[in-house]
Amino acid sequence: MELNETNNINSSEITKVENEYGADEIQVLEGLEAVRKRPGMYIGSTGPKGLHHLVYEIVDNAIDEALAGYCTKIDVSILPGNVIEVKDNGRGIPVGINRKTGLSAVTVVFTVLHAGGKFGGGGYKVSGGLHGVGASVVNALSTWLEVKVCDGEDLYFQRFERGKQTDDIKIIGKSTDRGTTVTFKADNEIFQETDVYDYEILEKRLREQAFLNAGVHIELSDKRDPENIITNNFVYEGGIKSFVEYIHRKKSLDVIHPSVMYFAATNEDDTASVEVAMQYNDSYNEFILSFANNIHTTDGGTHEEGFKRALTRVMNDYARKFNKLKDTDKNLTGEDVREGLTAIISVKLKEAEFEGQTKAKLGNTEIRTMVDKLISDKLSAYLEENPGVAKVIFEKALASSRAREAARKARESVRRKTALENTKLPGKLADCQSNDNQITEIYIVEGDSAGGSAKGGRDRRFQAILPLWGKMLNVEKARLDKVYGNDKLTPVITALGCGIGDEFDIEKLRYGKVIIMADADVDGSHIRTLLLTFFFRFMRPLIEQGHIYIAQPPLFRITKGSGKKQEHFYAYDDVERDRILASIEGKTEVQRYKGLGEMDAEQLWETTMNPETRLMLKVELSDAEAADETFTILMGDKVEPRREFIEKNAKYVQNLDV
Ligand code: TSJ
Repeated sequence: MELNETNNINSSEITKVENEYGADEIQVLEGLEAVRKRPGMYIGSTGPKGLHHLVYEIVDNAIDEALAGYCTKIDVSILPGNVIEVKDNGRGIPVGINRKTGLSAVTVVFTVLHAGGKFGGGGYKVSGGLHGVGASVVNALSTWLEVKVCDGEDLYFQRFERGKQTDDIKIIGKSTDRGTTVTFKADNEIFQETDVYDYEILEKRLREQAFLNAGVHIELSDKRDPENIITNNFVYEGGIKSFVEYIHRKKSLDVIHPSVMYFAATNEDDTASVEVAMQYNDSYNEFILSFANNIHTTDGGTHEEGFKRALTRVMNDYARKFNKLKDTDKNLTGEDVREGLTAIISVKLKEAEFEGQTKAKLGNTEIRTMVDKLISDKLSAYLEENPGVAKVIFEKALASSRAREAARKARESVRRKTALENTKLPGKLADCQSNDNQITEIYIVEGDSAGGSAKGGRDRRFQAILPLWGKMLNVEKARLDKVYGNDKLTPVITALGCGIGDEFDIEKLRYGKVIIMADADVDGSHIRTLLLTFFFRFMRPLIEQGHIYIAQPPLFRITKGSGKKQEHFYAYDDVERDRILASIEGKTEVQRYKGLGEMDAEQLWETTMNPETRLMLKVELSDAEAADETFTILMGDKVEPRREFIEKNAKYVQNLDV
């Protein structure tokens, strides 16, 4: 097929091609050179995230073809050598030569920045063409990339190396199978950290895409080891409704009403569509995932705001109308009506605006109104038609409301007590001298292991130590009121000073760095998981704003020489240990630290606490999210998923009593 003249492939560049072809070709290549110079600008990072992003960029184009109604199956394979192959059975990228550019659309897609998807006739509908960019970025960042297009007759082929075509597109054979196949190898000059794909990361994302695009069949295969090929197929006719069911099954949560509620609407001119799937479970946590044009909006935005606002209003209106709340009762809060709620909000719109630092927040204001109206109309009707469901949901929201009241009382009684005793801070806390949270740090340490050494080794001018004692709380089963009463977590809350839940105030944070220091064993991993889950659920901004760290004590001490001429080296993993051992001549001795308690104050300072020499991990939201998931599985009351989890993670979790 030939592209029509009215297309708008990056029109400014294209017009120039007509006049001075050579110069513009250089300009095109400079475009891709810019991508290679500052890859972070285009794919976020050159770490593992950026690497996986390449796959999404290509897959997105095939999903567009599916949304346009021309493709039913997408195959994604990881080939030996970490080569990626993405194949669809769509119409095939147009191969015809554009009259203005003299280039095939295929070549343009892979060599002109932001060129893809914008060509082709027909008015814009949200049902297709959401992304259509990024193939050239992937090309620029690949050592080589090959594309095969079949239009049902001829098989076309073109190859590129680091963004530059090695030859013009040409016919290399015949085939009756329509479609596009893109194969590429990420450039390890760019992806220096790693060029190895993580199957589970791709699996998670592709499954998610299959949920978000109901009926699209995506197959993922790991063919790196020909002896052991792994394949997963994702196809969900139920779309985001199936997504909610999947989340409940995976987290082994019990739902409190039988079916997922599903509401959808499209605007008049068909330029925006919104859909919501929701169901309540018997836990106390809300889990809302929102997407705009299939992109996970981790910072929410107008679609989430519209949903939350309408949900709270509909629930209160209903409660008043059917006397579920007494006249003297206060309204249910947003948190009350979202307790135990799992919801997916997915919107697709013509010109999505993404805001914020990470561009993960939807900004289009018309979407707020659209989702609000959808929930107002459809949810209230649903509740009136399903009084049995309405009943259990309201009972849950009311229970939450009462617990919130109890928590407020508990909090006040704690305050009164502390006011009386005039000892605001926990007794176990060894505080630091400074109160400037730009420099202060608090180490949270499991009681018996290293509290003593940490107190002895710290720089008391700016480092505080809080040893933790007491029983592990099952946060999974606890509401706010229980957390206040818990003897393990209360000291953490008081020491940090910034409150929890809706009272949280970052301004009051007493230490700029909150460092979890625990052994590298099962108990240590338990305490880390507990604290991360706790911060995730009740002090999330602390994680979001990068205040939470995990101390990295060394695993080995290597002693060189003997007698008075001893020298010590510390290694944080096996690889480092072997490297150090290889670099030392003569007598060496290796000590493996089983716990922090084996280090004296001096060693602990030197290896783990001294800001000049220590290694620390900054906790990211995704780490805490993972901890939260682990915690749900480990502490929940279902045995089967727990066993599965432990078997799967056997190398990390040993000797765990279940
Ligand atoms: F972007 C890409 F090149 F990397 C890529 C594109 C990768 C993969 C795996 C698939 C695709 C792709 C593109 N699959 N299907 C299409 N379809 C089109 O480009 C296409 C075909 C016909 C028409 C038309 O209007 O006739 C329009 C388009 C956008």
